Amino acid sequence: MFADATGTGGDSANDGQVHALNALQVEAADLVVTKTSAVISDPVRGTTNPLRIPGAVVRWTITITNNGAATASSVVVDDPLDSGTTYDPGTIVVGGVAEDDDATGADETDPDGADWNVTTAGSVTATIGSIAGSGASTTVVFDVTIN
Ligand SMILES: [Ca+2]
Ligand SMILES: [Ca+2]
Ligand SMILES: [Ca+2]
Repeated sequence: MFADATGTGGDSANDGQVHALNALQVEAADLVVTKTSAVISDPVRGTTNPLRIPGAVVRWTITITNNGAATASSVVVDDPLDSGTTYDPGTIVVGGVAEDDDATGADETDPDGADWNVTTAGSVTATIGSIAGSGASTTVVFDVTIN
């Protein structure tokens, strides 16, 4: 059972859903969500000391840590893209496993799934099957290009 708060994305309290909403945010008693970014490449320098310029690829990493005692299941992370960026198709990786951009098929519940622009328009949404307690964590990673 969860003790998460009511999210701003329309979810209910205690349903195991948290919304990252583009920022470091703690919305649950047990789940801690952090979000970091790194520039992977830019059109001028390539992968050598790339700069955050138009055309640069930025990799976002959202880390969800379960500090509670119990395993958290069906954790939903919904992350709206920053304005001025474009999602790079086929780049979602959840818990180290590549996910496709649609929301259909057995790959969505095996046990993790994710989509771009399906569950929520303009968002990467990941559903994580379970995160063990006592500090275990998993990650949601995807790339965007700066417009
Ligand atoms: Ca998918
Ligand atoms: Ca799929
Ligand atoms: Ca999957």
